Amino acid sequence: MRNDFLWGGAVAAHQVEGGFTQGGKGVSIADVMTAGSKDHAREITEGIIEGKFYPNHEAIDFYGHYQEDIKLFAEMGFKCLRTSIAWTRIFPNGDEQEPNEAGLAFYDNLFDELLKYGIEPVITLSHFEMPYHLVKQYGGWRSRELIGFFTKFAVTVMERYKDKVNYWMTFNEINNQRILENPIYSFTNSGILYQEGEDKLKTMYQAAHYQFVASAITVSEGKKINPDFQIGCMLAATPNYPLTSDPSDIIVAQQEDEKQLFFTDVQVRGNYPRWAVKEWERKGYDLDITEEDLQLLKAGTVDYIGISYYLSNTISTRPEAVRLEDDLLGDSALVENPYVSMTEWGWSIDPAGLRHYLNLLSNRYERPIFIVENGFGYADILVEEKVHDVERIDFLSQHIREMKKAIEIDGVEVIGYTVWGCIDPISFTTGEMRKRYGFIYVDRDNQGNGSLKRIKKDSFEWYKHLIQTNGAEL
Ligand code: BGP
Repeated sequence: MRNDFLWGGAVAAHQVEGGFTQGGKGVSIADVMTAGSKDHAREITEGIIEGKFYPNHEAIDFYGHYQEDIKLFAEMGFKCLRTSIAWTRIFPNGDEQEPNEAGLAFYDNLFDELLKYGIEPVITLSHFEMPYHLVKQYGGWRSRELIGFFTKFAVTVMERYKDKVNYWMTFNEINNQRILENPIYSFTNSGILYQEGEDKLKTMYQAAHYQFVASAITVSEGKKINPDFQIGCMLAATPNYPLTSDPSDIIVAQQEDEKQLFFTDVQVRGNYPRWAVKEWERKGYDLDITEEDLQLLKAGTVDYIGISYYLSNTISTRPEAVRLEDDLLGDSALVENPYVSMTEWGWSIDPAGLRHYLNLLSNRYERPIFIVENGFGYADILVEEKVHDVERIDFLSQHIREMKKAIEIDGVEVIGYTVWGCIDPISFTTGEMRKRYGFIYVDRDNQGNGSLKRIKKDSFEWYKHLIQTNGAEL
């Protein structure tokens, strides 16, 4: 393992910060989601969340506890911390002329605190936190105007933190918006709630195009601000396996991978894959894509590929395959893989899939890869101020082992690894506190009760030792 390997942890502003009205923060889409609901998005009135909770607005009050929390990260020896800048702390409505100084100052303090311990901030610009005003006023990423609002936000923060932050990512899990049947993804990625009868796929492609242009401008402008910036994309990397050797299974699985990698193709190569252009022609999609846009995409390709890796999917056209209830992909069936086990939340546990996908991405794109999310959601139990999270240690060890094989045997260039939810965050897809990820337990339950006290789990010492030995002793 290289000596400068970036071991660390990852969180996102909206899942940990809380303080949703503090420091002049505006309302983000994360503040108006209703826990686990598929019909989502409620209006917010006078600062009171109507849905009993999507608890993000209070979360674990990282806003008020960041010094204490960063001290614990430093104790584990973190080389980096991945978090996001809440867009609504900087531009509360998203379309203001001037940024909010209190918001900017908060991240100055946060980054200074990290740098004090030699922890490098790794920053996502958009992690499901778009100002809600942009949804109401402009229809979110349906509108080309969002490109200007987003890049203004991006340039503002890149200018401000140019001496403190080197690693940036534009949009978190940009490919999740392709899951058209579950509004949690279209809403949080794009600020879009589809209308009855709308051609969702067409809308998705248009919104993604505006995000690609915004991402490319961010890369180009970022390089002008500081040529040393490393600016990446971020992909939810989910291998798609064929269930059988039936050629039709092979084809559907391959096509599913291509659809997922559509986003990375554009962000890494700077142009659209041919199959997508064919599809638009076939469907008669007349998308708003200008010549100038295409030039921008070419000029603003990313330096590295950030990925999250949690699970793999298995796909089949075979009638005997056991279909999973939650068929998010719509056009092909997700089926049970007899060779992997599942978490309580139905996520497959597949460490070898990480090696497989690292190889695929590395060979396809020849860019460094940063694993910015991998983690184990588990209903940890606190007994006498202790959490014996052996399952988490086992899960992470297995994944890190596979990552090391990819690096040491297969020659994949991986620059870092950050464990998702290094301090228990609010779960994104369920809105629960019960689905925990951290090395640090936070005393707060699903109803919002608890002292917010931070307690080290057994995995805390395990990860500390792993970082100390640069991954040699798992
Ligand atoms: C990813 C998101 C994260 C995070 C993670 C775990 O999709 O980028 O924000 O939450 O998944 O998901 P969950 O919290 O639903 O278990």
